[in-house]
Amino acid sequence: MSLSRRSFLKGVATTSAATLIGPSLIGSALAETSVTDGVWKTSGSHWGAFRARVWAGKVQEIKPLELDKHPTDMLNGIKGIIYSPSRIRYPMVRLDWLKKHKYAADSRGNNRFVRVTWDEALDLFYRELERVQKDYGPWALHAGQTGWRQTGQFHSCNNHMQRAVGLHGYSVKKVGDYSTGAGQTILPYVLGSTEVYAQGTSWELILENSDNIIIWANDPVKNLQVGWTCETHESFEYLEQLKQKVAEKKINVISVDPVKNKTQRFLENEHLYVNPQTDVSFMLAIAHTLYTEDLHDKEFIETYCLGFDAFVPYLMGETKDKVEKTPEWASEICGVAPDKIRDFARMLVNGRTQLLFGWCIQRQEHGEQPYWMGAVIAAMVGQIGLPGGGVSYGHHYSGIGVSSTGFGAPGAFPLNIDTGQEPKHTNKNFDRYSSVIPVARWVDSLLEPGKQIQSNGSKVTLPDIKMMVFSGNNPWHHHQDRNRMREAFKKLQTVVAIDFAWTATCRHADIVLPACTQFERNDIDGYGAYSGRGLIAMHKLVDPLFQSKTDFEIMTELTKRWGRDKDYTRGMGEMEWVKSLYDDCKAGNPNFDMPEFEEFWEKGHLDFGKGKPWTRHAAFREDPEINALGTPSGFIEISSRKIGRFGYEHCQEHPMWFEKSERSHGGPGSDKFPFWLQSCHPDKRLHSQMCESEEYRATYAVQGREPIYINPSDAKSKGIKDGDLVRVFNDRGQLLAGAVLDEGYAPGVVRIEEGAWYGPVNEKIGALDTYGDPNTLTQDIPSSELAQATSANTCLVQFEKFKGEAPPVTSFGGPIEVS
Ligand SMILES: Nc1nc2c(c(=O)[nH]1)N[C@H]1C(S)=C(S)[C@@H](COP(=O)(O)OP(=O)(O)OC[C@H]3O[C@@H](n4cnc5c(=O)[nH]c(N)nc54)[C@H](O)[C@@H]3O)O[C@H]1N2
Ligand SMILES: Nc1nc2c(c(=O)[nH]1)N[C@H]1C(S)=C(S)[C@@H](COP(=O)(O)OP(=O)(O)OC[C@H]3O[C@@H](n4cnc5c(=O)[nH]c(N)nc54)[C@H](O)[C@@H]3O)O[C@H]1N2
Ligand SMILES: [Mo]
Repeated sequence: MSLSRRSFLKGVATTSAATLIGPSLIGSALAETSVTDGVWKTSGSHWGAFRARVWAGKVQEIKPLELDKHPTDMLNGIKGIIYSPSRIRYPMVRLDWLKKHKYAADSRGNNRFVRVTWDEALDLFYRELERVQKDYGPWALHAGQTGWRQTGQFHSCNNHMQRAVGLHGYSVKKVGDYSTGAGQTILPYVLGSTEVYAQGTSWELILENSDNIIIWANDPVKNLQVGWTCETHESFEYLEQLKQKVAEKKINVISVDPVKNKTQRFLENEHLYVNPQTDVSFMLAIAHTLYTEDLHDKEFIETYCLGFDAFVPYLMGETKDKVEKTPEWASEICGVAPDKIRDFARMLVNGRTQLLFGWCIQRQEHGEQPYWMGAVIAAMVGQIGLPGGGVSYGHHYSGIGVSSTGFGAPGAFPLNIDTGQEPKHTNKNFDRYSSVIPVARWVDSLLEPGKQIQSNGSKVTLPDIKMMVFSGNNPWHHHQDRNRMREAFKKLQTVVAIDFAWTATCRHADIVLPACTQFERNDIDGYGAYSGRGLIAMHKLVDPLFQSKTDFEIMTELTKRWGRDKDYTRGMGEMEWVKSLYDDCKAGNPNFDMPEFEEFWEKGHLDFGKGKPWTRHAAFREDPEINALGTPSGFIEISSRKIGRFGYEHCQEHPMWFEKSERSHGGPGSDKFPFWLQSCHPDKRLHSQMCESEEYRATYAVQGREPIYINPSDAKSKGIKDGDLVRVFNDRGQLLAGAVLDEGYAPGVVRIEEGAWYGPVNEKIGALDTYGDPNTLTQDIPSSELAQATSANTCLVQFEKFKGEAPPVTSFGGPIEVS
């Protein structure tokens, strides 16, 4: 630990912490008190519900709340978020933007900022909102990106920003999200709902009834560490039981994944390796085996499905590419031996089989196809709607699969559209542009305004965006292809970022406003996002640090500038809002025993116990006429006439195998860049959140850089040893990362987890990223004309041992302050 900490500190740029934050504050805050003085306060977070010991105005210690039986290690990173040297201390404005006033977009990213007062900063923000509405119109402002704002229903920061901006004028919004863009678009056509965010069959029933569980592109043990509300890790009880059943050989569990992931290491179950991005070929061959060996459930298909007859000719090579989808055909692509494919198909119909898909597999080019094909296989197996059978797309997320109590969690701070208030500027004329665009296509919009694209059956005209406002999201982590983004950002006149951490988004903004963290405000949130298990009082631990304010206060001050602050606040303060959200929740849950607000607040949390086990799609199975699905026909659509009519090339009337623009293991582009880069979700962060937590980062960083996980034989062929610095590159960009050799990664596969903070050596296009943000390398291409979703995992790279003197990491510690 001390060694890695030392080499970690070596990598940190000298301009960071010390120059920005006086050593007194950081030093004393992090100094552990040996005493147990202070008070314990209850709160919660995406990482878990906890108690914090607060003494002398500082958070000294954090421990999980007793009701969390499986707390995550990430709780140890929380203190480092509050007392990070990357905290934004006061409002700042980009020097060149302020000085030259012709936006000086070319130098955006040079990280030179001037300190201003709150009044100056908010006046500039308001001036820019006015200018854009008057000179252009609602189409020139995009304030619609969302993201993983901290927990707490009242302080839901994106709602605050959007309500405030919405009281000023209309603006461009987004549809879909980065998480499940392709999945949530295709599945309503196939199964009648997004499925990805729907409650799933209860774990109890899966454990009781399943003979086979296929964990497909899925890592629940890693990804259930964080949740959308205050997490209490209820699912882990069931994962432990599953581990037991695997050991006793009572359930056959197979992980289909190019990587031996954390879940598989935990469960010690069987691994089935597939070549990255090739699952659809494997699935088609499974369908081919089931069909040709007459193992498919004809009665189920007859009763509950539509369009099998249009799909079979493709499967048998009679239409489209005229290739029969045999195991021999698939094997060449997916790397699974033909006999193994046949055995796998036969196993699926041997007993009760539950398919559990993760989301990573749809964050790739043609990401709609594996989800559609997953439903087709489940339909052919014929167990959809049976306990422990069928298909799920969400058991790795926020406790899906933990039975629901029926308790309805409290609502959030409302948007102005929810309250029907008219903005100051009532201009709703978006000219010829679309007012809503697919979430991941905003950089396209900057680069090609006016371009028409297809999107889920409609045409979208990309708006000519001049100004963007970001709150509670970090696009300079979440979006793909940094250097393309750098080019695109030259187009923007004004960028406003509201955050508590000095992220790369702040670095590329013009006006930066310091919000406080959730630990510096009072709030309320549910726990058990899908189980409706209970409520947590999120007690403020310490006062806002430096000059930071709650998002609510910031937006109150902003709306004052056009006299709408009373509309914005409804005349209520923080605790009045928190109480009113509680009271509304109490009124909406008459069957639950909820005390008066004051008693709840004092108690810290309410627990409603366990819910009742439930099976997804059981009602449909029982009566497909009365409980019809939300698809156009009401049935499971193996082929979709509606999609067929869209006439798209990359998403046609039934699921198909499409070659990728970049694919490893002999696919396109692999001669030049042979390695597949998967940018999975981090084991020790929530995206980019907590990367700024210094001590915690030191527990996993390698020479102060983000790890790249490599198969030992691949590393050896390049003379790379564990702990070496590696330069990773392709035609889009380059970064430095620290090698971690791991047999769990197949040859040809490397991983850099998303959320690593971008820190280029300078503001030039193509500059080396000093810390290891994988989106320096990813492609910014849509999944298809249907979903237009992010395809981050269609990405090839090359790497080499880094030689010479490594540049210091520039990602952390905030801007260069200029007076
Ligand atoms: N290559 C690659 N890229 C990906 C992914 C991938 O798998 N691979 N995954 C994608 C997915 S699924 C997602 S969901 C996105 C996540 O993308 P984001 O949601 O943008 O990621 P976060 O790092 O959580 O960013 C949240 C930001 O909000 C700030 N914040 C949090 N709470 C508050 C608050 O109360 N007030 C204010 N003002 N700010 C706050 C945090 O400090 C942080 O900077 O990333 C996407 N990007
Ligand atoms: N610790 C932690 N947990 C999180 C998050 C976080 O940031 N940190 N983020 C949350 C959010 S916003 C989201 S969207 C979810 C993301 O949830 P997911 O998108 O499901 O998660 P990932 O970890 O990216 O990938 C899951 C698995 O897919 C495998 N995989 C990738 N590509 C392929 C492929 O082509 N074929 C096959 N068969 N397998 C493949 C990977 O090797 C990995 O084991 O996680 C949530 N949970
Ligand atoms: Mo996500």
